[in-house]
Amino acid sequence: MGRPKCLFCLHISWLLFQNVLSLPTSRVLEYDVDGGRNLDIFDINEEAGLHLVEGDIVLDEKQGRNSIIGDKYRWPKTIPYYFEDDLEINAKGVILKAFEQYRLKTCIDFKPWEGEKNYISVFKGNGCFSSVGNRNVGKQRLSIGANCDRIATIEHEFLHALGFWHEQSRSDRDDYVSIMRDHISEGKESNFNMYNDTTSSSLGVPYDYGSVMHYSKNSFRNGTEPTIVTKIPAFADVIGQRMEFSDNDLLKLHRLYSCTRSSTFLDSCDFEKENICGMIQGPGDQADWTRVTQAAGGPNTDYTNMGKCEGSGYFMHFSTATRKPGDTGRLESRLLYPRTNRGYQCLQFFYYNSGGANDSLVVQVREYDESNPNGSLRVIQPVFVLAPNSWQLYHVPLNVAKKFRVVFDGVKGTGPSGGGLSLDDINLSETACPEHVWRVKNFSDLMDNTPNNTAIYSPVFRSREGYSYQMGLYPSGKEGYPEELSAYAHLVTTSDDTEVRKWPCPWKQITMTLLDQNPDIMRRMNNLRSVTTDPTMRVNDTSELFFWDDPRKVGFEVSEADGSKYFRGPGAGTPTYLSRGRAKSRDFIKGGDAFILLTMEDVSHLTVTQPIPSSTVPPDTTTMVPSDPCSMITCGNGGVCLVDDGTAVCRCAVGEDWWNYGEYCQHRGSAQDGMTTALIASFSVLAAMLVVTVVSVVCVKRKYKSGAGEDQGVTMSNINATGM
Ligand SMILES: [Ca+2]
Ligand SMILES: [Ca+2]
Ligand SMILES: [Zn+2]
Repeated sequence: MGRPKCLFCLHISWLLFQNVLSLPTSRVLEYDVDGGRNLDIFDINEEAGLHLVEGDIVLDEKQGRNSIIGDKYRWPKTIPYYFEDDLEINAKGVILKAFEQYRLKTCIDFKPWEGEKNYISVFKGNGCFSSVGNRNVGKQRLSIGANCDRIATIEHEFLHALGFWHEQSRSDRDDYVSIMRDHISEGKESNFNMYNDTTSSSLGVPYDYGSVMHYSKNSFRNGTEPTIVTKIPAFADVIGQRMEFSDNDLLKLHRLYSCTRSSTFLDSCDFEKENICGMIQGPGDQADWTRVTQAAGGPNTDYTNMGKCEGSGYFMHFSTATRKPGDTGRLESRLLYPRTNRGYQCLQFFYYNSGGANDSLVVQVREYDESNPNGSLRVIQPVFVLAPNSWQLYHVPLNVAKKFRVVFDGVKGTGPSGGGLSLDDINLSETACPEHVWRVKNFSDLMDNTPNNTAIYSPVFRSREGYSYQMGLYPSGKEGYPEELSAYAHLVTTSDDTEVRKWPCPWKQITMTLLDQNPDIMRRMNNLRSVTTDPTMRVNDTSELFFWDDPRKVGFEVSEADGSKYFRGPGAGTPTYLSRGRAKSRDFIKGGDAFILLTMEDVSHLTVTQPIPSSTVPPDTTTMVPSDPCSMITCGNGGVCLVDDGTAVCRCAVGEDWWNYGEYCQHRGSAQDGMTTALIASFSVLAAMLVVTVVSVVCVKRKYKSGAGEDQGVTMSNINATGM
């Protein structure tokens, strides 16, 4: 087959990004954000010619190799940060996402620097690196350079800053891994040092092959043989994961920082325990929910265990088979307290409807305050059946600011029912709900049967600002990457896109998250990659066209099987989104299906320079009882004080949600501090939850039925349950 001559003109190196624009066999142009390579921290730093301790650790002059990580190296639980101007916009957005994971899963929080003595200054250095612990040097720099803009890389560097060394430098590592000295590149041997137990404490946590702080088997190798061989062979491909914190990473962090609560986690329930997480049968109804392992009419298994464990795997069920129309079964959560003053939460759950066509589930909240000591009900959203007779994932955004319960009303509708309503794997956190969910049905089959270099595409989603976009996924990798999943984000223009929008699309961050379907949101190790639409980026260095321009201009027309047509712009992403081996691990696939969460968020506020505090004295936020609430408040970061409901709040001059991820710019009063202390006692101990041994884990062997029966071919469904 003769190749078109023009293929050559497309193989031009990128002036700006030093990467290569590739023209795949399909008509879609794709841009690999990391040059088509799966770059771990150590690869990036090695290419940058850095010679740091263990690849990415900066030691200061005073710091000997044997320094002890003691109290003086600890940060306060809320760490001030400053984003230096040279940081990439996408990197800033991903750093904020990493902070959100710290807030969800640990007691560590981050806030913009307001003049505190010690703070972390994040910059775009020549690689990804950090010091270990709080060096008490005032401005402590941490580098998130090119290609370091991955959430796990950022979590890793911040774990160094918090006081952690690499997992394989633990004093007991020789019990668990063999270091193959002959395979280490010359001069790189010192990267495999081991610290004795007075330098690096393992905090009583067993050696963790799954740590985000562990090298991969090929780190610093001189050829093709691994440098690290795990004593248990099954872990050979586990080490070096760069998805998320492992359970033991979190446990160690909790022990080092005496964590008792996280900032944004509220509740999680998989109904495996008889106490159903403190949920109650609510008052004022006609029927009850029951805790069962299967229900007449379906489902035959819960969602948590998907039938993997005989005699376990519980869910809550409200049978509508024998009820009268209008009969309600009310299931309420325990009392919950907002932990921040964000005023928003995300409720996530799995729902199965085997009842009648008019049976419904209504999500409500019961809010308590002085005038409503018994709570007052407020309907949030009726949940519509997407597909009866299968477990479906729903996200419902809540907006609660007081003490509350979540209330699930199962309502019997008119018409016959042979089953009922079921709930499982509920999670509630003070985080933003994903905007869109792409359920990839039969994903394990797709991975087995899709040829290499063949993409499947998500439905077209519409962002809040009115941009249409979609994700392209290669279940068997792009050409040259047969062991990987490859993933790209595309802008799209459909015939419905008639409103005038700004082109090229300015500063939207598209995030593609493969959901780890662990029932507990705190234990999920999702795989997340983000790209940001830079309106100045060209299709290539000789082109007048902008990469993120209207797809009608820079894209190709696509015809779907159903006859619909639209324009798909070029994709930005990576051929090494996640290795296929890892995609088959954990709970990325359950019952054969995978879920990909998609969001497109405006990050244009991150193009603005972070204000430098005017004074280096931290503002006193503890003693303020003014008549004019604003009279005694100085809003840092260029903020303006406003009186809102009798309370002083600082608003950021550069936009209402400047630091949308934390709440520091929007309020600087004492109210929050008071609230958080009062609430500590009411919450379960974080550390205890993490060491809970889930009985069912023992029998959870990853066994996925392959191929047999069920739907054929590629089925994609759009589950956008946010509905707002
Ligand atoms: Ca369950
Ligand atoms: Ca009841
Ligand atoms: Zn490191």
